[in-house]
Amino acid sequence: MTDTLAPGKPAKLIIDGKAVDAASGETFTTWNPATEEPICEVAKAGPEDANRAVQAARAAYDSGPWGRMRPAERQRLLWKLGDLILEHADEIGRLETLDNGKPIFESRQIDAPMVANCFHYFSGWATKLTGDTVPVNPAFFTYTLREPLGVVGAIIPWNFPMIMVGWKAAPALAAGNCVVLKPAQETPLTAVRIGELALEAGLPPGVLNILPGPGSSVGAALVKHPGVDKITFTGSTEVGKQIMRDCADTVKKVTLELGGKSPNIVFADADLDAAVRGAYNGIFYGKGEVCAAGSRLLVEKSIHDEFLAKLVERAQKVQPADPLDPKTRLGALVNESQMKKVLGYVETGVSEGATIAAGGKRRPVNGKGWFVEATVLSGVSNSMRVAQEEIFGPVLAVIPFDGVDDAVTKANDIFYGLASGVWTRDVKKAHLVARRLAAGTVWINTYNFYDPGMPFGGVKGSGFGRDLGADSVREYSQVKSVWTSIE
Ligand code: TAP
Repeated sequence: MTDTLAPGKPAKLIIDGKAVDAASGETFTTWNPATEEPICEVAKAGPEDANRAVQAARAAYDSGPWGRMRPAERQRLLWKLGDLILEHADEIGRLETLDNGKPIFESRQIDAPMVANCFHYFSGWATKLTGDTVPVNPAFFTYTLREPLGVVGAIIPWNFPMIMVGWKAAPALAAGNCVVLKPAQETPLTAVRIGELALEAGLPPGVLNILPGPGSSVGAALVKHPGVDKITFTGSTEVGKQIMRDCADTVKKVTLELGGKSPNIVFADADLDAAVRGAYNGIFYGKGEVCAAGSRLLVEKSIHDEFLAKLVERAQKVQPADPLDPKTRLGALVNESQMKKVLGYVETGVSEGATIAAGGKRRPVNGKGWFVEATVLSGVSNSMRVAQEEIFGPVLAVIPFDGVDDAVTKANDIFYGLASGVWTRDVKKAHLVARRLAAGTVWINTYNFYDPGMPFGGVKGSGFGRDLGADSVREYSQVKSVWTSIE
């Protein structure tokens, strides 16, 4: 534990290189969803703090060291931050599990290394953002400069609190921007800790500011602030639409990642055991609180019953358990209202005619916590609410289909378009279906794989713009054209 996150002391905001209280002096409590107990108090940022942080970020960018730093030096500092995150992976993983309820196996073994990997990967981009020389006319020397945007506001959700810091801040910083990041109130702790580690790594004051606090006050203030050049947001569709509207007044760039209801399609010619594992991990990894969760399982009719039986057997073997136990694979949902929302959808599914083939109930651990069983709903048709709406919990809707065209039609018959899965041994079919799916990502014979080098984002109602990969660095930079008369 650090000074900021020491027991008994409220976690602070990170503004201008310092851990500080909120201007209002207010704090809020962050809770452990597995025990229903408070973890600690956290400084509650408001509009005044947003203003302080944006001014600090502007100063670091406009006249301070970050805007003038050699890219190789930026690269070195971001790499160092990646190293520090790895060194503190046990501590950060534990904080994430306490705050979010996800199994320590996920936060320590997968999420923490992924965040470090993001800073390592994107550090390399700092020295590789180049413009072009453009042969327009012999009378001119014409070239482009690829430049940062300035100050980026990042607003992130509670389902992957530390990973989202890496996904948003690493490419933005590598491209030369300064960042003001607002974590979700539900899960502020790992973002604050990474903000501290950034200072330890040597990032200058104001380059990465962290503002835990309510979206409706500090988040909205960030979105409307004229000193912010871009908002990058991951979260719900409703808030995403509001942010887009609020960005219009100051003509800000915006990137939105708004969740999904992703189809995971199993053809009869698939390796069925691998597909069962993929279907299982596709929905139950991260308790199903995953924007890309394969929450609509489309299964070809000829294998439907056999496949469902195997999947149900697997789902019934995995029970919610203490998230701090390294053997646990199903943790607690983030809070009581999310649990109620998820259980409400199970009821809705039944009232629409679906059958609970596995799970379906709350299952406290040691008498406490917002745990829900791994739930499989069968007999679902694609028009039901449980097939169309994002549940954001461990609930899988199983939908039969008949042939390639029916699979693609059902897969695309939805507001969202974030991710999708295809399971088949037929290479030609796999790639033809991948082309026809309206989704930002297609996984073939696998599911839920991510890498900092591979772009991730949605189409249709899932939003626009890309996190990760070279595309994300481009989205945090812009092109300037320079014309020089040489005659
Ligand atoms: P949202 O309300 O969208 O919250 C996402 C982030 O936006 C949080 O940091 C939130 O702050 C902030 N925010 C809220 N209102 C804002 C505003 N007017 N201006 C600026 N920022 C604002 O999501 P949620 O309440 O956490 O979850 C609701 C549902 O969204 C879930 O049930 C799920 O379906 C979906 N969801 C999707 C995703 C992904 S990855 N697509 C992630 C989480 C949730 P505070 O929450 O701190 O107030």
